[in-house]
Amino acid sequence: MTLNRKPGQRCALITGITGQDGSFLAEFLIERGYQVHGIVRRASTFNTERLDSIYADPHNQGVKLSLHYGDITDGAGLRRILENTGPDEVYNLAAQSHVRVSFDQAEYTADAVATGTLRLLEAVRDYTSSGRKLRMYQAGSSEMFGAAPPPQNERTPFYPRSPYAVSKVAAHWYTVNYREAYGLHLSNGLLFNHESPRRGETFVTRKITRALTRIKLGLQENIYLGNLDARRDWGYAGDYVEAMWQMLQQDEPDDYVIATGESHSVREFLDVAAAHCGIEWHRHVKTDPRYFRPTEVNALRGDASKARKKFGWAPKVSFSELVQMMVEHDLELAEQERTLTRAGHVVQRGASQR
Ligand code: NDP
Ligand code: GDR
Repeated sequence: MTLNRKPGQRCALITGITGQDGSFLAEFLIERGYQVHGIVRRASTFNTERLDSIYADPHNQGVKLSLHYGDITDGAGLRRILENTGPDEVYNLAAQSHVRVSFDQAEYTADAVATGTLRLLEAVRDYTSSGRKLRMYQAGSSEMFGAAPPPQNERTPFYPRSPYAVSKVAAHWYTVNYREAYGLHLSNGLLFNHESPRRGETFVTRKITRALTRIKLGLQENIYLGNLDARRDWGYAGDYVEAMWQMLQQDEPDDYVIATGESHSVREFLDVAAAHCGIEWHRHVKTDPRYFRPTEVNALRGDASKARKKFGWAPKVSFSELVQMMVEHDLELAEQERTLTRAGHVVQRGASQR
């Protein structure tokens, strides 16, 4: 469905809108008066839960968010959506974004992450060839730095350690190449890990906060994890989507690292989360080899001074505040679950690859 645009209203198209970042970005842009279009994969169950608070019935007046079925592996569909929506800004967030899963689904990961970006760039190239203007953000990752020692900045050479990371490196260079070849306003974000209460439950931070809060309330006994020594630079997703937008507001397109500059191990994350829960984690954490990766990224710590200097970006939420926010949210979920369980209801949590 095409929405009516008010005179002067800006329009954004987001791939991966149903993910953690997509939902924060959509909210951020709507607050700034944008009309937002998002690409959603067809699924047999609802996959728009993270958008519930901003999604309104398209039959209502003044709707600011419109969703379109599409897939980053379907180039013809991407072109059609681009033509039909006519965005000023495109944010390419769609990805098979789980690093461990990329070892099991390497070809699909490359198709979605690397070739998917190329499909979108080709569509953008044709869209702009008639003189229409458009700016695009490409969601790059600290995983691209991989084994390169910290601190990592825009000049650090890439050393990817997974099919996911290799695919993101390819997407990065496709984006640089299309910028240089066709003079397009295309920017790469090199974003370090960012989390929130909306983080997918198979990523380690959310897996930990979900499990520890359930353990606290007696709903679960143990949590199975892999490498506790890996170090990550964890920030808050809400802060990071602002940086995506800021990149597209610059006169010149460029590539930017976005990070807090602090790094913590998975073990430290457990320490802080368990302290907020008031439990002792060592008794509950077990090791499961399937959560180890064939090649691991041991230490990430980003240097975001270029983004700070260029457009004043800095993280607002600290590590400890982030963990607390996630624990408080998941404690609420665990309390709801306990209430239902005590009332005799069975609470479904999905098939567990957690
Ligand atoms: P999520 O995994 O939460 O969201 C990924 C999104 O991509 C979902 O909307 C998903 O749809 C969609 N998607 C997956 N496959 C396809 C496909 N074939 N076609 C169309 N859409 C697809 O990731 P995040 O929100 O955390 O991350 C957003 C982007 O930023 C990703 O590209 C990720 O790789 C990258 N990134 C993330 C970081 C982080 O720490 N969060 C750090 C650096 C980079 P569905 O809901 O249907 O699964
Ligand atoms: P990452 O995030 O791989 O950095 O990618 P994830 O939370 O999956 O892993 C972080 C670290 O924790 C270790 N780990 C475990 N990880 C998971 N998922 N499950 C476990 O049980 C577990 N035990 C230990 C991992 O080995 C790893 O070292 C995320 C994704 O959002 C990417 O899309 C994004 O590009 C990068 O962050 C930046």
